[in-house]
Amino acid sequence: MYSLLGSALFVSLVAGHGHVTNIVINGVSFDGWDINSYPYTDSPPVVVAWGTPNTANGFIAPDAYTTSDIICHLNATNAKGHAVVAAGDRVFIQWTADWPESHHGPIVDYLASCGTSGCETVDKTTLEFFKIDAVGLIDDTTVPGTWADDQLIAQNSGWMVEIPPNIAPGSYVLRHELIALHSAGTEGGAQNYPQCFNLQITGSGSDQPAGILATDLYNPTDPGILVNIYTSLSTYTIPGPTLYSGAVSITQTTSAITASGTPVTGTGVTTGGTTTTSTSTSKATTTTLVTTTTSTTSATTTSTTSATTTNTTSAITTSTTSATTSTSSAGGDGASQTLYGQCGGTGWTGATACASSAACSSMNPWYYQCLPTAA
Ligand SMILES: [Cu+2]
Repeated sequence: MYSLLGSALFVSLVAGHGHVTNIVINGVSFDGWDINSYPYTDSPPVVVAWGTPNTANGFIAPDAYTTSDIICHLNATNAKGHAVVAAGDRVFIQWTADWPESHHGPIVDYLASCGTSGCETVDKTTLEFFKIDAVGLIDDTTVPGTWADDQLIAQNSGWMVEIPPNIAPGSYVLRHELIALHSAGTEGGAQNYPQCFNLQITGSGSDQPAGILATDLYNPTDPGILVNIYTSLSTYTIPGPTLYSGAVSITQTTSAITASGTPVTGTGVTTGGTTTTSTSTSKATTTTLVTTTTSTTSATTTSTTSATTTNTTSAITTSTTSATTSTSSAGGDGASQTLYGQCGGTGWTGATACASSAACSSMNPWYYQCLPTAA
């Protein structure tokens, strides 16, 4: 009886953290690393997510910032497969349901090139990460404020990130990270939740931004790491290196799942990034995984959905942004909402345009807010 209660309590405590269950690229869902089963088998399925024996569903603490655990979580091992994504497309990263509301903090995303040998075999300690997305404190009107993770919660505990359109094609590790600051007022109290995925990025871009080792990303006393969020903050400095200049700031949305994807295996590195390449690499997958049908289906769905989703989503973002720009350049006639002000939602009758450098973003159906368009 007591042990039953004890284990129930333990489960509810660890359930307070989270991890990524799957990622969705143009409607195609790729499984993440299932911490509840994969660590207990010698032959876990091939997935695009890096493996970890993180069975406690925990985090990496600041005292481990200089260890390899900060790279891709606790004792992480290379993902055995990867997903193909075009530069300029978006990846929806689905966390376990109900990211804890108390775990306020920033969300950051990085890429690191794996070079010509591919990400399945790269030595993680050599990866050099550059930041492609960073959202921190959105509004501090009511302490402890509205944070990136509140946007994540509003999107069904998921986060959308755009692969920068000008990134050179190749193999990359996507390092996605939530940093929970609910205990960060004391040194060592921040909680980092890095999650890594292997991507083969296609396209015709040429940017190869310089990156830094993950062990150099953060310091326990960084202003964005050692911070008391229960006091009013005039500014919040998102930790880590400067955002890559080609990064694209987007309005958060969810992504419907239309098919399940089969990870691609093998080096599959290409500088051309053509459909032909990814299709032929997919065939290698069938030797590892069960059915040919699945990989064919997912390849088809990927390209079909790709065009639709990308066009729709980017059209929305572009029109929002350009509406903003034209309104504000019209000369500030008082019809624009200020940064972080409300700009829409059910029942809203005020200004729906935002001041310059801001775009109206839907936080939920009842509240739209003017958010910065660039960091
Ligand atoms: Cu937690």
